Amino acid sequence: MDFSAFYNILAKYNSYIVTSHIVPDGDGIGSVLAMMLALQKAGKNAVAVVRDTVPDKYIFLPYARTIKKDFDGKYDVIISLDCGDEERLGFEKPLKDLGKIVVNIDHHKSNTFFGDINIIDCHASSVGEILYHIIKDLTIIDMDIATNIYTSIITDTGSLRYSNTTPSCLRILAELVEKGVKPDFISRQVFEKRSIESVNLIKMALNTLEILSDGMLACIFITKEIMEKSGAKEEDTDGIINYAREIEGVEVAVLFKEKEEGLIKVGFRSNDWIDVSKIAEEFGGGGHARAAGCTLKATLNETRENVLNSVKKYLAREKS
Ligand SMILES: [Mn+2]
Repeated sequence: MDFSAFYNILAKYNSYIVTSHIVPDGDGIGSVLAMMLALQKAGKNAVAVVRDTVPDKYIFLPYARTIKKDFDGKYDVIISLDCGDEERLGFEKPLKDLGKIVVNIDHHKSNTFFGDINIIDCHASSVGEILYHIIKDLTIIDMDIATNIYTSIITDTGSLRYSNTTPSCLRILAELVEKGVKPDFISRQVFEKRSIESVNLIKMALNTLEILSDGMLACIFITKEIMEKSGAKEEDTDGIINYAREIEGVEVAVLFKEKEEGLIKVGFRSNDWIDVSKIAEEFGGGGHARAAGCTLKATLNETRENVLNSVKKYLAREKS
């Protein structure tokens, strides 16, 4: 990829806001921190801003505690990472009002190209992978940057288990481990720490499991009531959809999450032959072929009905 437009920006401007989507994940947080640290090493004034709470499991990341929820004043450049559309960044004002130039670096196929400069690589496993290439020509990748990029890549590839695990991302990880990153330490922080509340959430969520379409479709429902009774945090719902996806014979897994009455978040995963980003797009969402999502303003029952009918149609059509 050609990053010259981005390097030209760096030569010209001094102050940067680095941001990512709300409901942050490992790629969002890891890439925001890697970019902020690289800019600071290059002598820039760079601030990380994420308009949401940083999940506990990412607090170990170098400089995670410096991430701000908001900022004052106007900065030269706003860099958006891992975010398909401007709205998902969660700012009240349009990005144009927050900075002079908007740089949009992402790997979602559904990206709306909302930046003045858009670096979109749908083949990259994660934004961390794209940033590795950008940063290595900008400064020396130290342990702090390496740890953040490593975390971006292993979280977005589900610990190197998903189809976006490519030779190029494995090579990058090898280089990062050579720099001193400890894979076992990061895996423990990110994948192997659970609160009792999060285990209770899994227990209750699994009770709602339904199998449809001759075993090809599995869905799980997390109602507001389940969230309240379990005492779990929003971030604890992460990964629960995989219990549905991993069932033998299942092609599409759907997770319905009731954010509030009349507002349902729907997550989709597929294993092999259904492009779930197309289904999510039908409902105004987007994502990747194997992982996508959308948010609907309707009751849980209405959403269930509409979404599952659509998934069933895809399954019936693509199978024949
Ligand atoms: Mn990502």
